[in-house]
Amino acid sequence: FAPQDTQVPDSGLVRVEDDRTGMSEQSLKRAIVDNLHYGQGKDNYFATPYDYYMAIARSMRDRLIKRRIQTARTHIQEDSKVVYYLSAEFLMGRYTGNSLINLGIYERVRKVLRESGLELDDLLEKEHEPGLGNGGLGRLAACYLDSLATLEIPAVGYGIRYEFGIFEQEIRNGWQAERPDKWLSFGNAWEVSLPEYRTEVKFGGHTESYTDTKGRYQTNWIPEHTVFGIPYDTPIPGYGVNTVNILRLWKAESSNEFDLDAFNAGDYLGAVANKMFSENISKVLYPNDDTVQGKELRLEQQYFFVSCSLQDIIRRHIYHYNSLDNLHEKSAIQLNDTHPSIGIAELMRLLIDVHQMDWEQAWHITQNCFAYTNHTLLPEALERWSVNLFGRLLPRHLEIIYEINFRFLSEVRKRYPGDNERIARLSLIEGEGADKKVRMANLACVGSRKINGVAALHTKLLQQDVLRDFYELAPEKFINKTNGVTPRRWLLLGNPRLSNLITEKIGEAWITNLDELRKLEQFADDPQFRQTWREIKQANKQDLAAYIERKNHIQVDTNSLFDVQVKRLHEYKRQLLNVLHIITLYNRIKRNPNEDILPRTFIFGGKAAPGYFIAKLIIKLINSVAAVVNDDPSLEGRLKVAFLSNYNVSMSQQIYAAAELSEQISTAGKEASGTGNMKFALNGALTIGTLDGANVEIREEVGAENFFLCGLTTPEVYELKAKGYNPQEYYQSNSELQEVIRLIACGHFSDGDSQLFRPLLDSLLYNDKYMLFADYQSYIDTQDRVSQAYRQEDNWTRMSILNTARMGKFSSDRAISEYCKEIWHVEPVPVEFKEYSPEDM
Ligand code: B1N
Repeated sequence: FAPQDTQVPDSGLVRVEDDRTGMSEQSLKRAIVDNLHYGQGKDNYFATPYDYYMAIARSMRDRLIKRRIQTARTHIQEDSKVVYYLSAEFLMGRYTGNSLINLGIYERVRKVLRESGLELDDLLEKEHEPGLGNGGLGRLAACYLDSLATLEIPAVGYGIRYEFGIFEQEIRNGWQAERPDKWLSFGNAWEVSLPEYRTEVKFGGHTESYTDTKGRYQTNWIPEHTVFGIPYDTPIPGYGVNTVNILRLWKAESSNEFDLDAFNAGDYLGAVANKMFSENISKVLYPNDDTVQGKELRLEQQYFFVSCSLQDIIRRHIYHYNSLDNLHEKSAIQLNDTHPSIGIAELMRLLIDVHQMDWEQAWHITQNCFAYTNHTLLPEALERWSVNLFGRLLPRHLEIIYEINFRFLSEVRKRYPGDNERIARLSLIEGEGADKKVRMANLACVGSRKINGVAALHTKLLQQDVLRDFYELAPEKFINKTNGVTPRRWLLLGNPRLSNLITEKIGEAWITNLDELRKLEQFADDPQFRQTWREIKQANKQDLAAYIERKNHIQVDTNSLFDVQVKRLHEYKRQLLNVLHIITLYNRIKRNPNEDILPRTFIFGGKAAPGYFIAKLIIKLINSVAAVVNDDPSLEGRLKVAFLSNYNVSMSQQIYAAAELSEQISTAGKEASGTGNMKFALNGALTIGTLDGANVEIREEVGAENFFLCGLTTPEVYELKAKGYNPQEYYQSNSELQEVIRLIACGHFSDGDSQLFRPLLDSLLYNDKYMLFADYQSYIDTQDRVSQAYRQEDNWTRMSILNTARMGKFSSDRAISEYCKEIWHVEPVPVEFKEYSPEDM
């Protein structure tokens, strides 16, 4: 920034703008220079690209903070009901690009920087993405925060400020290796800490009961440890509105730095033990997706952030209303899966033990505050805590849960006298004796006013299967809320070329009303439009190819079909089925070198839970197949396989924009919804998929003729399981499949080692919960149809346009509007933005 650039042209009338809120080019430029100088302590001689990134980020944060303060004031003035979204994970992705987009100044800031020879997009890549989530569940929470703010709904996201987010994945010799994600090591421009709102949380110890002077039965919890939660706020701007909500994440800190008695007694390590216990709590995100580990630290994390959040909600409520009697009228608390469901017992404890409310009133308020979203049917993901562990860590909560259970089961007994099996299934406590467990899903169901699944099929299966007894007991509590994704990040920010074309043709209303995309249908047969549509995909493919070459050292052919499967590695998602297809094509070429095979680039990305051996072995297999395929000159220009290491939100934005075929091939009934499937289709990729999760609804929306369906349906899967799935039946009668399996078995992809992939083959051949062989032929046939369809370029483009045009339903704005009307009963609260004026001071 040369001095002459900062001069305001002489307009005759100069308005003084606050450099921290102004939106003119001049203000923005001054703000960035100021933050570079005084925030980073650099001038343009010393500044690195990272310094510029920080200066841009801080300049945006300043603008959002002003709006945040006005938002908070408005919400208080209007006595607004507030949505509290409790989630152990928020997978936010990079903030800065999103904030530029939502403030509507992306292009302006880009221009300002260009004038000084700086490239905005390159600088934004310096932001270390906050990876405080595993996959779909955490990313859904992030999309929902974006929509809540855009819809002007008062809302707070509550979670944990993990010091280490999801691990960084490296591929070494084809295997996944994990490195810690030190996302905070160079500072975080986006958060503001509020130590004055620190909150105390208790753990362990025992309870004592007594009768107080008014004759009331009271319980006192004498804890073993106490810990402080320090809140860190990040502003969450809506798109094109002044509403700025917050994400409030809690960091655990020691409540007494050193135990002085122990210290003076010479016990130095004992003196710091409490500090270590405390700080461990928010140390690291558990890297499991769709499975849980019953680890004590995980329960500590859950209770820690839930207790901080509920105390925070209560503190603000009392400050405003001076009573808790109307808490449920002014707060809607959403449980993102069972991870925060201990909140039901904690709110009861706070109301009864701390705020002296009687049980009936407290229970009425609690039940009317909470609602619960279930995200999975997989038995390994249902949280059940051993009663022993639970009682040791949270003795008072165990008592409260027993009391809730006692009252609940008395009601159940009245309704179903003598039906002991049903009562046992509904009980919050499972089993007898030493290995009794607390069932968190049952607690969530009993304590919530509404229970929702995340796609139509998933909700139906919850009602018929996993939560059937609760459904029969209270059908009115159950409701479907099909997931959605934010068009701001997943189209406007991630695919600027396509966004510009769309806006050029139909205006920009689609950004906040995604149904507007339907207007693209009229261009689906327009040759010029199709041409432009193709050119954009081609340009995005080139960008991705350049990235792949730079990061993964693989050269891919941008004229080949980009066939993509990116998601967490899990057996039920069946990356292995995709691999079987690749090897099938490989064999066809080897059998007949002249076979006319559609050139494809198979792109994979995704992390495996570090302790999930089979998932890691699948990564090794993908990379082993890639090594053989990519090195074979006879396959050049025909097949390529690329496993992109360290798949995360930022990378996914680029991938969706460049993808042509979206792989959504989970065993029917296993994927609750999926949200990647929506992002692909929104960006014009066609789906090859099973009738699972939201695929069902995507296919309904885009039309069966624009979707490549394969595999068994859920009832067929259930039936097959009931009669006994026998992989041999499929294997013995399928010579192409046999050839594939034999090639893996003989060590063709493992330097002759016939044992390496044995565990995968044993599962496929003898006891495969996910029934890959049952879907193999259908999948291969459908892939052959895909190849034929891709060759009809014009029709493929038409299908691609129609996919984008018909994705309106899958906006998170639609999903959040439904939650607002049918679950939370909250209304938009518009916020007025007042520019800086001296009277404000
Ligand atoms: O939640 C997503 C869905 O779109 C996916 O289909 C579903 O698999 C995913 C324990 C989970 N369900 N359960 C989890 C994550 C972390 C953890 O520790 C379970 N993730 C999902 C959004 O609805």
